[in-house]
Amino acid sequence: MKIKILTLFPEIYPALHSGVLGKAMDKGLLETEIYNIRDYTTDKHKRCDDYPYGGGAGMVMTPQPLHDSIMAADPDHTALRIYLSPKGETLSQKVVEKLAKYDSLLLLNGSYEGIDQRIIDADIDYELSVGDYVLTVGDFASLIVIDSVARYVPGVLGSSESTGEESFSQGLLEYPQYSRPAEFMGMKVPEVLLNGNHAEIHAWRREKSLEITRLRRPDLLGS
Ligand code: 4G0
Repeated sequence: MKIKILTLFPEIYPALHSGVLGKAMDKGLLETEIYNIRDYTTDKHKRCDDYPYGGGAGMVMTPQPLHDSIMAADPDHTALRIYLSPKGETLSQKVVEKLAKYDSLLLLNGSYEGIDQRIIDADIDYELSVGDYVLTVGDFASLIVIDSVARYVPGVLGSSESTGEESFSQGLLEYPQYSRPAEFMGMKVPEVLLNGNHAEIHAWRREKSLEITRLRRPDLLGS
């Protein structure tokens, strides 16, 4: 999968070269291209923002550098063009799985009070939010989208870390996990996990999943 990132803050993205995503990029499974929106402004002071028509607080990103950087990144409109904003559809595991099917994504990151509406109307396919809160820049939302989607790109996760059994993919929260030692600070690992009876372990985990989901996220059970 190729991900084209349009941003005023390109220095944020080297973090993606760590860990599982870094390995996926080394293997060529995931490719990122960073476009600095400021490189595309024709303004003599390199400005990419201006006051909002009609007044009000804050600044708005102006259309010219946004349009020109989108055209440079995706001239034939082969990517799904996404704008990160608090007004977008809320990201969920379902949305993640849908996005993972695309060969190419473009992520447009706004700052300030957002971008000129005409760019959304003319150039953007899909407005996406990572949750009901406001960030200083869309880039931190983009990092969440990239990480969550990359996990669904075939080959990115090893078989031991696959997406099939985890929270949300089964519609339940996860059961508690334990590792060695069998006793830590006086707290013992539940006996059932030590006995090697896999049917019993499976049943125990399912019960724990249902219990924690009932307690914290009854909405996931439809109640
Ligand atoms: C557009 C996304 C973009 C409008 C971006 C801010 C949160 C999210 C931005 C604004 C973002 C999210 C109106 C402040 C940039 N914050 N929830 N910040 N306004 O996905």
